[in-house]
Amino acid sequence: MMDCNRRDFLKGAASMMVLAGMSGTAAAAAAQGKIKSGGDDVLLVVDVQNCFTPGGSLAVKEGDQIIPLVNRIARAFQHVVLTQDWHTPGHISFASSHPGKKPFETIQLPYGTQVLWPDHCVQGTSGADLHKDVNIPHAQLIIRKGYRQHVDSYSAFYEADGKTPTGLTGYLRDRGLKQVFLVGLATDFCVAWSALDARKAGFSAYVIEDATRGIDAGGSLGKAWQDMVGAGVKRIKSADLEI
Ligand code: VGL
Ligand code: ZN
Repeated sequence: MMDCNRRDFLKGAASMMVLAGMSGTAAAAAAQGKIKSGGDDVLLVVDVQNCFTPGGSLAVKEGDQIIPLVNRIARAFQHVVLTQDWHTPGHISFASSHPGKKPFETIQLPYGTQVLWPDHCVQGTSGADLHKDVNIPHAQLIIRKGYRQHVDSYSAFYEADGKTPTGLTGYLRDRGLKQVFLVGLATDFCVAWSALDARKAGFSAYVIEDATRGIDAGGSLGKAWQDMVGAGVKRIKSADLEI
């Protein structure tokens, strides 16, 4: 092994894995250190809805640009769960529900500080529909959240009071799914809160950064990454995956 550099070693490792019965692509991916999704992994596709994409009422910059990548990543996952932000008309998170308040201001609610948003993702409206280019026919579950008039829910696991479950933890546990990979909108709100709650519920969590886009209101994007990394969320790129 004196003159065997790392690349040659990895090539050697790959051929050993082929000999050991792994497929050529799986072995090559493993040799490059890429993550190959398995039977206990789930992809959580967060809020890729019309309201959050350009032209929508709470449009995330470049929110539509992630969609082809999200579709491609989803094809590599056996298990996919989608989420939809799904508010009542006059929802408590809407600035329009608080006379004198403007979008992006905050108020105090019994469960903590609430950012006020433009009206968005009202149940049954086209703004709440998944973006038409989302093409993941094998997705197994759609979790709707934020449907209680007086409580917001960024997270796919717990509402903003931090204790009312959406049911996703139980669903994932019942199905033996252990690692949660996250993509979607917005990085610093629904993706981050979902990733943090995934960790709290005992799952591994991976955020695929280039398949997300953020709102970045008042430094929220940097803070979200700090919180996620601090909680053990893994920050990866789609190139780290075998897709
Ligand atoms: C979201 C703000 C308000 C999100 C939802 O999907 O990140 N952000 N509601
Ligand atoms: Zn919302």
